[in-house]
This record gives sequence, C-alpha cells and structure tokens, in this order.
Amino acid sequence: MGRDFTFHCQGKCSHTHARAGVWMTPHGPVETPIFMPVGTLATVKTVTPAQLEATGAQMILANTYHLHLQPGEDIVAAAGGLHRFMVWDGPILTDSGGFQVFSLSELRTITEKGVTFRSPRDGRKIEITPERSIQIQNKLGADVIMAFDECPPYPASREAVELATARTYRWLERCIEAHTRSDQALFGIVQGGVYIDLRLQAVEALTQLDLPGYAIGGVSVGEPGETISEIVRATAPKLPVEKPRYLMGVGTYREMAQAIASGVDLFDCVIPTRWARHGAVMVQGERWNIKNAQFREDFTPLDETCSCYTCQNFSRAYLNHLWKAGEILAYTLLSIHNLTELIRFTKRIRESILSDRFTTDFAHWLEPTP
Ligand code: PRF
Ligand code: ZN
Repeated sequence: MGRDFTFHCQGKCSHTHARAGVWMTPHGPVETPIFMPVGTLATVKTVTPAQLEATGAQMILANTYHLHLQPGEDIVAAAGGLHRFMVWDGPILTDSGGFQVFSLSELRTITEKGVTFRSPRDGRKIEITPERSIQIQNKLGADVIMAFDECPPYPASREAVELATARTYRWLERCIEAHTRSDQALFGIVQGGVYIDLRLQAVEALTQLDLPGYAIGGVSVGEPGETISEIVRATAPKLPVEKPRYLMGVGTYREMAQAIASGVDLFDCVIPTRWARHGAVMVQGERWNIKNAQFREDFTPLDETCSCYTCQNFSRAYLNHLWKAGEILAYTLLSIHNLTELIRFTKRIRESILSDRFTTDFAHWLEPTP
C-alpha cells in the first residue's frame, strides 16, 4: 500500500507554478499534467478500451450519479468493480454525484442532510447524502473518489456561495467519516464561487484535513474564461505541493495551459467526445466541422502531425462521407482523434515543463482569452 497515491514532482517550470509529476495509484502510475477522458456510464462513448488506451489516456472518469441510476452500484460491485465491469485496467476516478444532481435533475431539494431528487429515468424519489455517495463510490471501486459537494450556480450571491461552501466543508467531514476503503483516495473539493476570499478560506480549512489530493470545483459553470484563470491562479498554488491538484470539468486548450501554469495536474472534460458526436474536430487548436463541403474531396488526414488511428488511416473525405451518410463509425473515429489531440496537448506541455520551455513554447495559450 505504501507507494499508492504518492505524488512525485519530476520537473518544475522556473517562471510559473507548472510542474510535471508521476502519481502512483493502485492501477498504475499517472504522468501529469494529464487530461482524463470522461466515461460517465462506465464507457467513454463510442470507443473501446483498447482504442481508448491507444489515444494515450492514462486515467478516466466515471459518474456516481449516472451509475447509481443505472445499472446500480450493486451490479457493478457484483461484476467485480468498475475496472473489471468496463474492462479498463488503468486508474479510474468517480465524481461524487453532487454536481450532476444539481445540473441534471429537476425537482431537487437540498438540505443539510443531502439532496433529494426524482430519477429522470422513472420518476422515483432518490436521496443522495454524503454518506450515501461515499458508500456508492466504495462499491463502484474506482481508485479515486470525490467528496460530495454543493456547486453553487453562476452567478450566485456571496451569501448563497458562503452557505454552499460551508456546507461543502461539513459534508466533506461526513464523507471522510463514511469512507471505508484504504485502497481508494478521497479528494476534497474547493468551492467558493468567484469570491476569492471564500476560496482561500476553503483551501485553508481543507488542507488541514491532510487528504490525498485536492480538486477545484465550481469553475467553468458559465463565468468568463478570465474569471476561471483568476480563481485558479489564486487557489491552486495554495494547495499542498506534494499532492495532486485536479481542476474539475475543465478541458479547453487555453484553460488547461493557464491552470497548469498555476500548478494544476489533472483535468477532465466532455468536450472532445461530445464535440466528436457533433462532427466537430479539434485540429491544431481550432474547431472544424467535418460535414463542411470543403472536405468532400480532401484526401489528407485530419491532422498530418497526429499519430492517432484515425489520422494514420483515414482521410477527411472519408470522414466527411461517413458523417453525411449517418454512419456511426464517424463518432468513433472523431472521438479517437479528439481525445488523442487533447491528451497530446497535455503531454506536450509536460515535456515542455521537463525541459523548462513551457512559457516560451506555450506563450500563445498563456495569454488571456482573446
Ligand atoms: N463538483 C463536482 N464535480 C464537478 C464540478 C464540481 O464543482 C464541476 C465544476 N466545473 C465539474 N464537475 N463534484
Ligand atoms: Zn488524429
């Protein structure tokens, strides 16, 4: 057990807080900074585990809220846990369900005890408390589990955010108390909205608890990109240097580059896979749509510099054809490319940190949002 969840810094940028590290988990090491693909329902949509591994993905994410609704944590546990169930042998992180309850379900009520809502599937009433979230996550069996938090909307009054942040802390204490598996790392989540002093208070309180890792939540909920950067700049460097730092739900080039400069190590976002299902491809920092007529007779790969399965084998013309014909292989091929592209971006940043060229090589992405 001893080595599990230790974070080892291998190189630091001399101009920013950026660092490159290796983080140990029970399912292998993770080289940071890294982007984690989202596999909400124990599948990264449209790609097989072998294809996923080939994108360079090291760690993936799944959701407590969705897996509790279907198939239920008991089925996953009976299958031998998430890794065995979905056939992903690398590290997995489960989000606690807090954020998803707030963003996805109607008729929800929040009390000190927890959150009640109606299942969007069959209308049955469901209650998730901090204890329940941890119990579900203990059964799912991911390497990393997240505290059950309250993510206030944006915009929200200072009073509302103050209450949510204080409640998130009390819920964290209950999560710690309920957590029973020493082979799973429980991360705390810093809330505080756009109010920097509330963020700093939360950091102060959370770091006292000496958790194996810390996340910054409550960003990328509709606020401008510059505000995200400001929050992360004020918060991330204050989190313990010897622990991994995770910025939840963030995954654009600029937001990731800037967060890495503030010392963030882990990211997740649905963008690469969601965009793929809308025909949007990420090429050299731009967003193109594959259904565009300009690709009809373009027999070059999506990105000549990309080593993904899609770019190594298929042309833009073929992908344009698949898309227009409504062929579902298009989703898979575009997802493979987008995931590879975003993971490659974080890997290139990692290499630039190790050679201390981060601020020169990524100067473009470190500038404020144009
Ligand atoms: N809390 C949790 N999951 C999250 C968030 C949060 O604040 C966010 C916010 N960007 C994404 N996912 N538990
Ligand atoms: Zn590619």
